[in-house]
Amino acid sequence: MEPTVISTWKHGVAANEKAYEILNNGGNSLDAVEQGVRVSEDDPTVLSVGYGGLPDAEGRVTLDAAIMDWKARIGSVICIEHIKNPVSVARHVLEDTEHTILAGEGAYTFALKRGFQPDILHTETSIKKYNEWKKGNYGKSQEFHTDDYEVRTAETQKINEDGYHDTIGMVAIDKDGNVSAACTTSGTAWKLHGRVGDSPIIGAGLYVDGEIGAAASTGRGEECVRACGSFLVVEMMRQGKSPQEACEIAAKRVIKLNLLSNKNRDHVYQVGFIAVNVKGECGAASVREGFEYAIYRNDENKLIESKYIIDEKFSIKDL
Ligand code: SD4
Repeated sequence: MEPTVISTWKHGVAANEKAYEILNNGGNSLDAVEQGVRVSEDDPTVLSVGYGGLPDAEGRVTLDAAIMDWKARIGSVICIEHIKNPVSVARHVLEDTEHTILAGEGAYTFALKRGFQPDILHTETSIKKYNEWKKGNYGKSQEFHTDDYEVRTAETQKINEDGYHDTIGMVAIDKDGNVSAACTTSGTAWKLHGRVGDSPIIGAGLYVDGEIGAAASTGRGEECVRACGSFLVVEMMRQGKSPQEACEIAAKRVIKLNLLSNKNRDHVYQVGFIAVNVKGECGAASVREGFEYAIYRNDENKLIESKYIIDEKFSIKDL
């Protein structure tokens, strides 16, 4: 099998380099996705993952991460603080415990026991941005409650470039045809303290079935959770859809459930999916324009604009 790795957003290019190096040296997809997304966790210029991730409304950096392999082995940490590489804590949950998810203080204590060092995750930039936000919006944390239904394509660039939401999700297939996925994020900037998105939720932020394929998501987690997005992508592939078709179905489902739920109806959210099946076929789709993903295969690492659902011709009737 030709090893392949796909990850979300442009920081996925650097993450792919690391993951592909592992795959190319005969390593397995689980090691590849863990080591790959750590590149973004370590990079202070990525403002929504790991070190340098933007804080919540209380100024606290709380991180979510999860990892899953082809044998349905799962590890997840939710709302962990002071630890730079939550995906590796999640890997320890997967390897060393009978549990699947650890949260908050318990996840942190577990990490220390496994030899992780506490770190200060704030950077000069993240503190500056937090102070700017606080000055303008004191006491108003990010809750996403509006009722002004409107499809605003002109806002597209802003949605994707504000740096406030760009989880890294990664899926990979190794030379043995084994698939894995990982996801790691600091979540939405200025979120309510304790808020959790899709990234550490198995089935939402990522999902893997060793007989079918792997999927991961990015974007506004509230919307993806509602759709069990990554599970849906994998189940669609099980029903014979290509990874591309499966990602498009999941993006449409996200839009439909957003409308139905009557919550977060500002419609300026983004959600994107990436997927690979066990044949090594790949796909990606997003709710709206602007989602990019990086794909590394056949010794070439490329950044690609995803297909998207809400364009000028989009009609709610098509959902
Ligand atoms: C989350 N999907 O916590 C993550 C991060 C993100 O918009 O991309 N937020 O919802």
